[in-house]
Amino acid sequence: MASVAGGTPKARARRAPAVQPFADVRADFPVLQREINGHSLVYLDSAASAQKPRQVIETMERFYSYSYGTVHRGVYELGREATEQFEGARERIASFVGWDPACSIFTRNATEAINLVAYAWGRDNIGAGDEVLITEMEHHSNIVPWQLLCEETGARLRYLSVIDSGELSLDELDEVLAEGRVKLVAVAHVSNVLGTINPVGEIVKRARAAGAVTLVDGAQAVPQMPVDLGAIDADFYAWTGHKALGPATGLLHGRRELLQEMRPFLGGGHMISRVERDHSTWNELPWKFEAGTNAIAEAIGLGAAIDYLARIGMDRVREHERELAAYALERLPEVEGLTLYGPDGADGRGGVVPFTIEGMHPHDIAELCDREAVCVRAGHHCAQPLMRCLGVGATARASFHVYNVREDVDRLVHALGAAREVFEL
Ligand code: C6P
Repeated sequence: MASVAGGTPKARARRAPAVQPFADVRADFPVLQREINGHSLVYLDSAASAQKPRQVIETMERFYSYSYGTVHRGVYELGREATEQFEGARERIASFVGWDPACSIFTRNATEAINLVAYAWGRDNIGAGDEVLITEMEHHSNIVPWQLLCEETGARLRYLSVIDSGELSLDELDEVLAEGRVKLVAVAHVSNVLGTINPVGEIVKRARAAGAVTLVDGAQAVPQMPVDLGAIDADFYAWTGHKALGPATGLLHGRRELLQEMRPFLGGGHMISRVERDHSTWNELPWKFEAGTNAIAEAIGLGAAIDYLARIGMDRVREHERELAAYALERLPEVEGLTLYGPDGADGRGGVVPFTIEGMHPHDIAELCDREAVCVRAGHHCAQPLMRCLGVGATARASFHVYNVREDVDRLVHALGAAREVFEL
């Protein structure tokens, strides 16, 4: 069983934080003041959804309290203010990832962004005999929409394998592309389970050379590392705001020519230019893909979250996540019977560390950690095909954000030791 409290002076020194680059930001997150079961909160589930700084909460409260109005409709002052704040948020979010605001569409979440492409692009561009290429490390959001599309069109869904190192093989990608049937390559930028950072720029380049369109699922990337969409150059890039310290709203960034050619995803108000009795014409980008009333406060809240992250600097955020993942990879093996998954070392992975402990179900691990107010996620993480590749039904997973410190990892290791004692392991 892991030695969790006390220990040698050397071990204590190792546990003490070497640097605390973000100790100052912790005060911005009201939830961290909470105690649960008599313990201060340790939140290690940011890959599922991140906590919100008061700057985001206050921006949304201010908007709802004093500026609320619907966008693009009201000619009155409140409507103008709401529209300015909403479109201002879009501009700052687009510039944060280096893309054109007119080609940056607000969606409900990453899932809806990917479905938008599967329906509005996929139905007209994928047919029988074509192939859609995804990978074994995809989240269900980047699997199921393509299964539905392939079932409907008679296309074939293929998977690139995850090799032992937890990475994708570019040689295998080349081999599949060389067969000449792949019309779309859809791949996660960062795996939500393994943390693997995929070489998406290179994947896009090779896919394009083979005549395939590309979609990158950036749900786990934009929240924790610098992302330059111009450099990646994918045709579509989807992500979700609630993992990036913002509220639940998503983004789809798309190549202008493709978005212009595509049919709309949902029909209704706001997405039209003119409606006749039996046909309609479409609004300009990006509104062609934003039917109905937007999640206005959420978009404005995400703008505040992006401002917050930009003030810290995404290079620093990435370095912080890398450092915490490295510390977790160093300390977790102290827990007897623990198996880690994902790439060796922290350089090629985001702030995500999945693990299992022999003799304990991951749900028991998470529940016993909760007794010490340590929040980790357990389950298949919406990646069941990947779980099968790993030969497990589920894992526990710790994930980090700017508010985490090395002591949080120490608390996790302590909670896991206590959990093993409960199981008398
Ligand atoms: N992953 C996790 O705990 P939505 O729900 O649409 O905001 O995000 C979906 C999604 C898509 N792609 C990846 C790579 C993701 O990680 C997620 C969400 C959460 O890992 C919930 S299952």
